[in-house]
Amino acid sequence: MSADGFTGGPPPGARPDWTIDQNWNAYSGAEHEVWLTLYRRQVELLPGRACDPFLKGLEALDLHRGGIPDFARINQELARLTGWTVVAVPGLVPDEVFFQHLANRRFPAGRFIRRPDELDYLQEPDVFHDVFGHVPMLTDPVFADYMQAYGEGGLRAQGLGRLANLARLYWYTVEFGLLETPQGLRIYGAGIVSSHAESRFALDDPSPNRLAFDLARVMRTPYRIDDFQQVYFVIPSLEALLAASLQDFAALYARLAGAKDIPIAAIIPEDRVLTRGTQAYAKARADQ
Ligand code: HBI
Ligand code: FE
Repeated sequence: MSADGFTGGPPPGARPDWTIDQNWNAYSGAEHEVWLTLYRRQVELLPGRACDPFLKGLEALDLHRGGIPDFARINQELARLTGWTVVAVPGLVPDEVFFQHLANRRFPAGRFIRRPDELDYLQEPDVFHDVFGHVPMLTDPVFADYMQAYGEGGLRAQGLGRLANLARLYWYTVEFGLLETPQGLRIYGAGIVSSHAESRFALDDPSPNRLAFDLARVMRTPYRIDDFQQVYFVIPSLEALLAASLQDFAALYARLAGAKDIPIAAIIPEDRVLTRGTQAYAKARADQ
């Protein structure tokens, strides 16, 4: 069994690269209704919270129309803008497969959508998390380059046994990243922007730390998969994020070899602190 818990090949019905047909016509009215419920909730909340490239992407891909998007439709515009396409997969795919797709500007999106009784939280990324959360940012040329560089870096990291560090980079940028703008902090991370509660928490709540992004720092910081983050990392621009991803990771991994992990809620002297969080939320949850 490989590090990511997958054994063997793709599930029945999936192609060797783990992709499946979206089969958009097979979605039920109820499934489209779940998308619309989630979509309407987010789109009311996000102006003033999501970053401009995200909001522009939402418009460019015409995601505000109808229910679950037909990937074939949005891929025409997405490919024209940045060369990316969305491909349907059954759910999480092995890291190697994931990186291969990203390195080739293909974003693997879960085909399934969550049930009406699990609107607020689900363990595995569904089509709302993937397409509403991740895909609009892929219309931005700089972020599109970053995601491809991430995929290429992932393939290299696997060879160097540094996957855990690289997964942290993904988590604290692509999933839970914040962006500094003249109007204040804005969301670009898919895990935040697709979550009603975390779209508020990440920007407004005094509980989490908000620290300036630093690549080595992020790679030393564990993350939570089961609840709101206890720390968010803030980039000054998407260009800065792309520049960080284009540096020599082998030298970085060498530096990391001797460095210990940093406890998730800790602040270290080198940190540039935007919010010194109270961690009240995490403490309250721990006491339950
Ligand atoms: N597979 N479909 C899918 N979507 C993801 O976001 C994903 C994945 N496999 C692995 C993965 N993400 C993360 O572990 C990456 O950091 C490697
Ligand atoms: Fe995701």
